[in-house]
Amino acid sequence: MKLYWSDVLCPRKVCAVAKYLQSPVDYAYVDLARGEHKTPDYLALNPNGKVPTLVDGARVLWEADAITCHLAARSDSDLWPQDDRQIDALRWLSWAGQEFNPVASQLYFQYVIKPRFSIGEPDAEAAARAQDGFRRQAAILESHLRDRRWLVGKTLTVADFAVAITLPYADVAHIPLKEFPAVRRWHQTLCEIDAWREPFPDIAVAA
Ligand SMILES: N[C@@H](CCC(=O)N[C@@H](CS)C(=O)NCC(=O)O)C(=O)O
Repeated sequence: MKLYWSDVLCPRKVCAVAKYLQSPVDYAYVDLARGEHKTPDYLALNPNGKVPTLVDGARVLWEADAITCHLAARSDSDLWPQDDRQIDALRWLSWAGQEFNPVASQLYFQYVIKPRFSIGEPDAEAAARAQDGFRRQAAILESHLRDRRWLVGKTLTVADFAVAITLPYADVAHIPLKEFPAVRRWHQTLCEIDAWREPFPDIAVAA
């Protein structure tokens, strides 16, 4: 398998899952600053012109959550549960994609991506709106996690990785994580996992 990645948000969870599962992937670094995700060769794999993309034999997969589920299923791992928990995992994947990450990643965009790619100053009004949105959504997460270690059942799933993608950047992205003790505790537990703390391969060794 070949995984096209970059050291940004969406590929982060895929790299974390691949490392966690020790999936047999060759890593191909995509340099976004040089527009490598918009070249004809890359667009032929992923017409969205975004990272990540996984090539597994004849199968080409884009969308980070599909890739994490594929890697887990390929390893027969409970990260993507095959029983009744699967619907709950899907619920949290959808919630992350539609509700939580749009507001959290707006803050990541304002405070991490803009300075990194020199695309302007953070927009304080947009950031304040995103912080309000984050607080509304994080309250739902807080209440769910108050008496739970993981989002689904009693074990780690792809849903934990998907919901948490912005949280490693909480301080630099001005994400008000500190106001949500159960979410913070859950994320600290995730941070005990090497693959979550250090998900990215060495750029120098990636082809
Ligand atoms: N829905 C896609 C989103 C992928 C995505 O937005 N990737 C970003 C990095 S986090 C990207 O490649 N941005 C480059 C661009 O839009 O030009 C997924 O989950 O894989």
